[in-house]
Amino acid sequence: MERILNLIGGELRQATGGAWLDNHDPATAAVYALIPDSDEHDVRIATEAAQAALPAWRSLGREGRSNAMLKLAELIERDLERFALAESRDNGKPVHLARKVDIPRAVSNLRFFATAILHFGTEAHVMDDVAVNYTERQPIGVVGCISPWNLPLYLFTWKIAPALAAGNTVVAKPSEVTPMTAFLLSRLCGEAGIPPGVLNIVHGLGPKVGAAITAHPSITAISFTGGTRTGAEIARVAAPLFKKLSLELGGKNPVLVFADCDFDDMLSTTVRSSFTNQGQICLCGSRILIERSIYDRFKEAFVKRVKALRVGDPADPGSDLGAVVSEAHMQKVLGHIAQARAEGGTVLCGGERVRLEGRLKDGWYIAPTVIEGLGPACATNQEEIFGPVVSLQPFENETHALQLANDSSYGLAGVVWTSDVKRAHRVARALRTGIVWVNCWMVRDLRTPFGGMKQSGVGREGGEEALRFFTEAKNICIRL
Ligand code: TXE
Repeated sequence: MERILNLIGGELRQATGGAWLDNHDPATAAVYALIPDSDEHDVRIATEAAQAALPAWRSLGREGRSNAMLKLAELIERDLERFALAESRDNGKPVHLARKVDIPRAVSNLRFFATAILHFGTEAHVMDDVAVNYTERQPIGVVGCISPWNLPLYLFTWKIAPALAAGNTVVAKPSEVTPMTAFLLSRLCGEAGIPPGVLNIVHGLGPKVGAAITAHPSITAISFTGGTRTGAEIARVAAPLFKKLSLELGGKNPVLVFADCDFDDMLSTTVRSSFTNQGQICLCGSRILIERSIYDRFKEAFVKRVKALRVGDPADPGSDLGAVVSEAHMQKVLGHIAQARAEGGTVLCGGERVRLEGRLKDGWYIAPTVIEGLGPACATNQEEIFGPVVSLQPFENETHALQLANDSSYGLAGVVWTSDVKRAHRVARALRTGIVWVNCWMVRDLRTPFGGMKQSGVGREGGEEALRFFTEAKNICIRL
């Protein structure tokens, strides 16, 4: 059985305590690899390695760092097929999705920040004849990056790339549920010319490894993506230590469908925004709000399309949905569906576990599920489900649509479907979300700020926001 190893100080090693955790294949439920069950001690030695590597990484300069990161991107691209197969097996997502989205995006993340740092400028403030101020943005030091299981390599690189480009060294923890592609990446670091200790990857459980990274006094910034509850725990521990924090948390994203939209375009995109990656993307639209006059038309057409989606072997190019990530997560999602029924919701399609045949018979599959008949206050419309489940609610007019859309403790993303330009602007401005897509979904420009309001997080990632997060601004004032 394959053993995943930590990357510490340039060496691949098992956890110091010698313990291992099981790594499952969601398609079959079988254990297929072992993960180091690391602890505080492993985090400590990783942090020491990261501290020791700081001077050399900084002295490489922007261009040297950029070259090493570009090389790493090139090596991942060379091995794209291998990475895509590994991501699909580890996570349960269709391999065509990993091939088209996850791995190419990981490559783009590295390339984007490797080149962004070459163009990253800073400000100067001149005080007439008195003095000139200039702001220097220095690397912070050793930073911690903690990433989740839904887009494993995609979100892992989204954090480590700006951190490394800015001149920091990193102690990173991928999700214990999907550690494989971070391990494959760790095996390429030497060949890419990333010096030992610059990127350290410690595998293991959140409450052990993640908590030790959060609490370590020499790790001065934490970039985290994951559940809102975990984010709150990280903030609780990190705040008294005065660490910089970037938290990308959950979402309960509204999709507002106005009667004047391009119906066909809206329909195809809304099927995607509901069920891509089995609905396990923080940006998926899970509350679909439809103008009353087209509610029945939408419902009929949408349910027909959803029923036609194929849940199947992630390795099969014909599968629209693969498996959800873990048995615990499948049970959580099924629990939410049971709750929706108990609240009086009507399940229009799906609503149950799918049992496939042969080697896939124990895999964790859920039929794409559409629910209607529940008001905005119901748990189904308030709690993040993070699976292939959406709810439909009718609205009467624009004011009502916004009221429903903003009635959430989350505020990550919103999608608006309308052909009225004025309305598009009005509604986009009034939505309490960090990201708004009008007549599209998941169109991503890596230069734009990315993040949420309310319980969806603190801070913004992407572009210069990320480079600012991973640097410390210092004002230098010189008397003229
Ligand atoms: O995430 P966790 P879970 C949502 C989604 C999901 C719920 C819980 O609703 O059902 O969160 O998922 C590490 N200190 N999202 O429990 O635990 C953990 O090891 C430091 C939304 O799987 O938040 C992993 O590396 N770190 C989401 C990372 O945190 C800790 C993506 C995320 O795992 C820790 C995933 C601790 N005390 C889930 N405990 C999104 N926004 O995209 C855990 N971790």
